[in-house]
Parts: sequence; structure tokens; C-alpha cells
Amino acid sequence: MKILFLNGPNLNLLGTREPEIYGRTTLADIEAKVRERAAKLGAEIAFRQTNQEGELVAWIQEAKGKFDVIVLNAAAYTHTSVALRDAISAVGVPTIEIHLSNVHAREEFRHKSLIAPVCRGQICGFGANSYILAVEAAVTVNG
Ligand code: CA2
Repeated sequence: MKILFLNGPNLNLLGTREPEIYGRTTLADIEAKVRERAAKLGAEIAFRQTNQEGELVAWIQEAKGKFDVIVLNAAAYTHTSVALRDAISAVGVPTIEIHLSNVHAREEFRHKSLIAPVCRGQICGFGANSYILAVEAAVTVNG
């Protein structure tokens, strides 16, 4: 089982800014926790971050045949990107949408996810633990 974790814009700032919303854990800390949990469950992972929408699209396309599941925190592109939605839909690799914060309890523009309809499910609101829950969901995504 191979899981591709993709992180979108500004998530490289985690732990350094707005700790009241996003906590003090850095993306590197999250990656370490994900690797630990994945190893216990016998899953292999790749963990990437980019600020560019097109790079996320390219990584989703390249995942076909290489990864069993994509776990995607598309950050702000969640709410805006038809390109990401089309890529997820076209490639057909089961994709789990995740967020640190509970997007439904925040500003109205965060309530709408353009990618949710083409994802297997959504995990949000559990801080860094959303990523660990996603590892658990990913290993059972095909039954
Ligand atoms: O809660 C999440 O994981 C989000 O995907 C985070 C995005 C936001 O646009 C989504 O609505 C929900 C924002 C990521 C920005 O991360 C920062 C981290 C530290 C300081 C500033 C931004």
C-alpha cells in the first residue's frame, strides 16, 4: 500500500504563523508522525508540499499506477480549483480530502469544497491528527 500525501499553498508556514488557528506543529512534525503511523500499518508514504496549483495537478496525474491512495490537503485551492477537481476525477486514484481546521465552522467561503464530490471522503477539524486519521482511512479505503 502506497499513500501520496499532498499539501497545498502556505502549509509550509505551519507552526510559524497563526498558531491560534493552525497550532504550533510544523509540517515536518506532521510528516514524521504520519511516517511513524504508516510504518506501523505497513504502508509506504510520500509527503510533498507546493504553493503552486499546477504542481499539485501534475502530482495527481503522476500518481496513477504509482500510488494506491492520495491524501490531499489542497488548502485554499480546495475552495477555488476546478483544475484539481478535474485531475482527481480524471486520474481515478482514490483521494481523501483533509484539513487541519473545521472548515465548516469557519468563514462561509471555506464551507464549499470543489473537490469534495470527487473525493472518497473528508476529514477535517482534528488539527495534525487529521493526517493520522487519513492514514487509517487510506489503508482501508478499498475494503
Ligand atoms: O484547515 C486546513 O487544513 C486548510 O486547508 C488550511 C488552508 C485554508 O485555506 C483552508 O480553508 C483550510 C490554509 C493553509 C494556510 O496555512 C497557514 C499556516 C500557518 C500560517 C498561515 C497559513
